[in-house]
Amino acid sequence: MIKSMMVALGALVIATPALAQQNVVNVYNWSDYIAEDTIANFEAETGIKVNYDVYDNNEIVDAKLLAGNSGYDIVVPSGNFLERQIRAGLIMPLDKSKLPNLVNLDPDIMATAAAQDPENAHAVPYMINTIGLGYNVQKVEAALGADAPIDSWDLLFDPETVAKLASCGVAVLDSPSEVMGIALHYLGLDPNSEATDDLARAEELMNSIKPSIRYFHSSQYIDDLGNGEICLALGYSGDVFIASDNAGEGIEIEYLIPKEGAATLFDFLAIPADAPNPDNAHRFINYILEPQVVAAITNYVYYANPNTASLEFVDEEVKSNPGIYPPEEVLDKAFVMQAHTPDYEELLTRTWTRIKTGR
Ligand code: N2P
Repeated sequence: MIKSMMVALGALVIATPALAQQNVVNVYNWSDYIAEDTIANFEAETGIKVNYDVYDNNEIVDAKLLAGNSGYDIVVPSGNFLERQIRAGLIMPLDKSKLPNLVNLDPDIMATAAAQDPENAHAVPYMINTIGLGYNVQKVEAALGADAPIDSWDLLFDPETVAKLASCGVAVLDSPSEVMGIALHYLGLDPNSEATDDLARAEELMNSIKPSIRYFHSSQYIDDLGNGEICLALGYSGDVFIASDNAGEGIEIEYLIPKEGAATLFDFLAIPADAPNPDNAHRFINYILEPQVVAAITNYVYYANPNTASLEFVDEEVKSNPGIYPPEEVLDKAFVMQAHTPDYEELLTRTWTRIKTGR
């Protein structure tokens, strides 16, 4: 009897660490997209250990979800990618009974988000961003003249203008869907067009500015704008504000939403269909939906969030910054990227490789 109890106890001792190991949530989020203490606070409150990985472009997450068994419990795709991932059965429907904090979200924003996530059934909008231009005020003025109109996509897409900035450094996101959508918009074409003629024109436009582009990368520009290595970046709103915050002595970085209109994006918290820990994933999402938790993230990474109840905790200078919470007239001119068909996505990837490598 005593012996069998000892054996049972022994089994328990061995079983405990294995059980503890299961109390995890595997989160895959964009780099620079959470506050410094969000994860530690969640772990302290719930006892759930967070394994946290980062990426800086939608295509990477998309490929992992398509391949299956990513091991992730939370991913944060932008709406245009999410839309296709839902259709492909790659995202688990939410169990809203486990998300009481959903009441904190702005109903208008939820209605907009439903265009990409029908009935808000599969995902929760996390942050809202625009894609615009980050620039070094002194260097751009020195290159273009103090009274140059710094308000347009011409800064990047007009070959003669961008050529004047080439020597102080120009960076572009390594994101085919987003950059080509913006290029189409600049040409006066539908940013969501899948016509091959339109894509050919956008490719031509990219090739015309390519000699002035120092590199394509989706996060390196944050440091490089701040330390003066580059003077112009096609980048995400909050990332440019982070660069501005971290900028070295005497370096002034501004964010521009060009007058022709910028792309607006929602990034969503979503649970992969094959997530190993869906309960913990729901707890993580519900935690992020706490007004003070998400306000702290907005205050740290400078992206607007859709949580109405969080607004009272968002810093005044963040809330009133039109680059972070864009006013109505800017939103009116903004455009939203839609999901591409898998065939077009493939064509886009090939086109993008050609633009980047010249082959
Ligand atoms: C965070 C970039 C997130 C915005 N660094 C991308 N949609």
